[in-house]
Amino acid sequence: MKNGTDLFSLEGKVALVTGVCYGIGFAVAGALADAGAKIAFNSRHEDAVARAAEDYAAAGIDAFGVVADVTDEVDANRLVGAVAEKLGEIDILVNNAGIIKRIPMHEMSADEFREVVDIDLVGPFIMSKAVLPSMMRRGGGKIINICSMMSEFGRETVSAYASAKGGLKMLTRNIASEYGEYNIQCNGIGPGYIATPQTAPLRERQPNGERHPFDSFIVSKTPAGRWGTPDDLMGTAVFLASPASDFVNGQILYVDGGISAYIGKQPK
Ligand code: NAP
Ligand code: GCO
Repeated sequence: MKNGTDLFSLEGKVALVTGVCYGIGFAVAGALADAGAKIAFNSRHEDAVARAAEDYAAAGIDAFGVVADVTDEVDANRLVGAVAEKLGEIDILVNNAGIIKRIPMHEMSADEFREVVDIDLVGPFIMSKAVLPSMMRRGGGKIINICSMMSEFGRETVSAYASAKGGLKMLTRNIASEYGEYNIQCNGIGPGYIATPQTAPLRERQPNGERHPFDSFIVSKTPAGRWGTPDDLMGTAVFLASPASDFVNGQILYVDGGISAYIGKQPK
């Protein structure tokens, strides 16, 4: 029988969290480090990697940063090789790097649409492909895809993002289906509305000091009555990275304060 207290331990594991420089990824990486994992991260920009390395050090985490673009297969393989050489082969991949463009669809160019899909969907394909052979060879691994409310719902201006994150949900299910027999678990975290730089424009105070209408809308749509914080995702990340989830595969765990369960408040 497994030991309940060890179920969430990541001692001796190597985790690569892509992106990671600002919000969700940093909290997720911190949680995996607290549980015992060695952490690697990447971003496209040298200054962002340097800044993140300082942030990790300030948080007491010894993290290995690499400049690499997740949409480039050569870069992805170089990144995975560099992590293997420095920390050991990757046991846990978190596909966190992502962008959003909020543009009405009839005004969005095909190139803008492609850029979002390239980073948010093709990137996780490329990164997962880069780690799968070693996970298969070593008899297991964990892939966690950072999905979204937009893996389930649509709304104005986010056609590319919703298409990519809906696709990421299906990529998650497919990796689970195709590689489950190698003891590889691929699951998603579907964050609700989380207060990060990515969502800052949706929370900006109005010139008259009132809340942004989207801010009030989200708080009213969330049974918890608040935006999430990156820290709200930490426990789920450790669960999906650890032996506690060894028979959980192809699932998206929505960490959304209840949004996706809620029909909304009836008007007074
Ligand atoms: P963020 O602060 O904007 O960080 C995204 C990271 O991705 C940055 O470090 C960025 O670094 C990196 N990145 C972008 N393109 C890349 C590429 N091609 N190659 C390598 N790195 C790249 O985002 P966040 O708000 O923390 O969100 C993180 C993830 O959670 C995203 O997938 C996002 O879609 C998802 N999410 C966010 C929310 C929310 O409410 N904030 C909710 C649901 C899901 P560089 O620009 O330096 O490369
Ligand atoms: C938006 C938001 C969302 C969130 C998140 C929800 O404009 O609607 O940015 O897409 O970032 O992904 O889970």
